[in-house]
Amino acid sequence: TARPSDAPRVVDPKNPVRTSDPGALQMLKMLEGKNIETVFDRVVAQQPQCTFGYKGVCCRICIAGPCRVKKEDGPGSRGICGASAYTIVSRNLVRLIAGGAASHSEHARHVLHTAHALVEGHAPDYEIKSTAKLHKLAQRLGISTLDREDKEILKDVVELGYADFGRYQDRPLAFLDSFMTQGRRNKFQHTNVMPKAIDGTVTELIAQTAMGVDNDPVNIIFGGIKTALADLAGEYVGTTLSDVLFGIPEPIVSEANLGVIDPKMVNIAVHGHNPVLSEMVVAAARKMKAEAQKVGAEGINVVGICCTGNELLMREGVYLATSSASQEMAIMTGALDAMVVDIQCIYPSVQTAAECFHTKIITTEGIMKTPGAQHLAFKPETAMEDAQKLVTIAIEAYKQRDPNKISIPNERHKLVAGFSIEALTDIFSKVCPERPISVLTDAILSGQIKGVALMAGCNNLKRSQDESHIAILKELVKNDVFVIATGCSAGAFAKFGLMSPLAVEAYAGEGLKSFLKMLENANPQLTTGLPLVFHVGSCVDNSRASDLAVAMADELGVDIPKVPFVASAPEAMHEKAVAIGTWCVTLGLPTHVGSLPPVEGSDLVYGITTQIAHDVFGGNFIFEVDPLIGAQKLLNALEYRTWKLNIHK
Ligand code: CUV
Ligand code: SF4
Repeated sequence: TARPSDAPRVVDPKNPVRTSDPGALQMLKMLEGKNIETVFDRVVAQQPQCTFGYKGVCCRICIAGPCRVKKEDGPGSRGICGASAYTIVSRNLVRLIAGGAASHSEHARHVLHTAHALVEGHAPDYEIKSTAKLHKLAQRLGISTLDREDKEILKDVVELGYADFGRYQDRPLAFLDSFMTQGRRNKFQHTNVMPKAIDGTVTELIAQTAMGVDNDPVNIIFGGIKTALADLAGEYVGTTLSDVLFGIPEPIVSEANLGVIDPKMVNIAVHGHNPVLSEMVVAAARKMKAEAQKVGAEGINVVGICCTGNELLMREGVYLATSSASQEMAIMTGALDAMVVDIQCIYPSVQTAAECFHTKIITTEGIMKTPGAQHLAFKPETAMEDAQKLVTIAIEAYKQRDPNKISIPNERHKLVAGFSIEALTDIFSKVCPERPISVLTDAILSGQIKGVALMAGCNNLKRSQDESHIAILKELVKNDVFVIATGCSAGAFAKFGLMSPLAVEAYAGEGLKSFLKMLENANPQLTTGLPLVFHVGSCVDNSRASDLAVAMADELGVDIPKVPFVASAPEAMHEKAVAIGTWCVTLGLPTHVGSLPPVEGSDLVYGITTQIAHDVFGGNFIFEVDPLIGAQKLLNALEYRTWKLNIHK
């Protein structure tokens, strides 16, 4: 069968426009002739990319290398130590998962640390915002809530969280096990992929794939799967505790794309991932309006980029300025006074870009510094004080603005976000209070809607920015799929105006339209209306998608592999996306990826991820670079599952 790599994958230097985002396109026009470098120039400069690396057959795990698989057989078909293509490809692949799991869990550990500081009385600027979430979480984890103070309950939750991170337990991870179906629990036990510690599993995988250790590709990939499940556990810690500290998202109106940057305001972008920092920046900005007015601005406008943008959009309705591939463009508007960053997905080039303007880049985490940028170590213990310092830097920078350099695209779109699973369940419960999720599953069984799709993941300039996200979304909703979205996929829809109730009329199929209408009619209290696609949060909030799949499985009385639920990351880029995709497959979801991970160098590894995974876990990767074919494959998978459910009814 034809491999996805048969399709053109190298950026055509004659057609170097690698974005379809209307805001970014306007910005690129404005930058013409200005000699300012962006990611769109660098991706062209990288062509042609190395095919050994592309296919995953370059090994640099020890310094006898680099070794490349150059031939089909003989000594040139193996590394110096004798490692075959399947060993090299599988090791490289799972090390991506280790990087992803380490990243998500680093984020989660920070939230956990903040909750711990709160319990110990060292983080006076934070509070338990959602007692409801705390109680729900405690009950899930088997922690008593009877006649206990919230802080006592949270203390136990935090201890369990720390235990999950730390040493190997003689029990499965609490933050994974307690959220799964019984079927998945059994499956993970029987296949020996249930992780017993988040940190320990990541470390074990690095050790397993060191020079001269595991060279059985199946065993290596199972190590990767275990680590992907540790990643999911970290995401559960991150999402649930963020909800406890900052509130469960509820439907909220906002706007997105570069036009949200307001020339009359002090503009601060928060970029990265962690709400522990960005929530405080928002709170500080709300307090400091008068200071901004003293320097001649009308106020302070906090805007989000990437997943920290998604976190703030979901809970505070903060505008989303842009997503990953166009992050430099926010600076190039000339009206961004500061960009406060924490961790992950922050291009090192933002500082280079900022040097052409007055924008201050401020790093806040000990593990994320950038030469030339200012560093302000952010601590939960002194959060508000730190956040006020950050806002002050932006206000000072506002004075240095050069009016001649301001060029803001006039692109901005209204949207509705904030669909935590709690919020969705609440909406469904107005139709059926006893069994809210049956509203969704019944609509699928009756054929009104065709199933649920999670659209997730990054931008990857192997594809034109956002083009694949948009194409697949349009195809899915036209065919009546109920779509939830996270990360930069959600960002794409927001920026294009597709996350608005107005888009329903234009793009949804008749079944989806009538389903959404029925929900709206049952929810007159919902003044926001319902969008075409439901924003469920940042990348760690893919745990919310897992929650929905589990709830649907329980409602249908089956395990997840039978649920008409699929996932797609059309433009996956980060190691985190590889971890997420892998746990989606392990939960039993057909999972489309439109930008290929480096697996094509081994037929065996390719076959394990696309076929054998299905035999074992009921989910599999669908690698397909053509968005319309990818969408069709997702629709086929949904149709097959619904058909099977209906004949077994
Ligand atoms: Ni965490 S991981 S580019 S910001 S979704 Fe966006 Fe989302 Fe990928 Fe990064
Ligand atoms: Fe080469 Fe083996 Fe070292 Fe990899 S581990 S770089 S294949 S010698």
